[in-house]
Amino acid sequence: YTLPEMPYAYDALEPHIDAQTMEIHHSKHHQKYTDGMNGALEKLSPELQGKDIEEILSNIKQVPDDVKGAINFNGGGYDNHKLFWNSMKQNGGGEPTGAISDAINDSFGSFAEFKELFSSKTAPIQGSGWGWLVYNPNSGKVEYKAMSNQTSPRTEGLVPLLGLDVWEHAYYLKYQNKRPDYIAAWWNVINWDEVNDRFSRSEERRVGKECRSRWS
Ligand code: MN3
Repeated sequence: YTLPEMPYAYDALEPHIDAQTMEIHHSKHHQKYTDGMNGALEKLSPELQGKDIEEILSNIKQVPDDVKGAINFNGGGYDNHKLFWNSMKQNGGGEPTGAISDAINDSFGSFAEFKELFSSKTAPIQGSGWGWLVYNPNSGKVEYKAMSNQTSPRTEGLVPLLGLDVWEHAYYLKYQNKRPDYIAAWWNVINWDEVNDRFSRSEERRVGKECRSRWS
């Protein structure tokens, strides 16, 4: 694996997320998770190595104990940040449309209620972690999930749709201790089309599985 390229310039999310934070976050932090994951993958059996990282995280129980922690942390860090960059864009924000909008209304009542719940649960995450909007393939619904450190929602059978990194490295240069201000600003850069695509793909996979099991 190599460090995924940024889909936009480091200063594209200004003034909400500053260019220096974006550059260090991507070129140093994301690079470190990528290197750490490659190192951990070398210790896996060729059979597991051949699977993509999303699949390995979804089946973390099959990873041998001596590498599990490193895959969980660095593999999660690699995947989480890749999702993070792609779920933001210049002049993003606003309200979601399409299937994800209906799913959010169904689970949370309205977009305003979802936004309030996501912000109020993500701000107090202790230490380092992420707030996530996830798709639960068992219920067929979207849910909120707080995860600590770099542990991926995939390790709990959930599909990550939209995540917010609240490690201090994600906001401290501009916002210092004011994490709620960073969270409030982040809503202005969300790429809802990307989140909607991710949701639609997850749901198609679930429906596809159900059809196959019904006819087999
Ligand atoms: Mn980070």
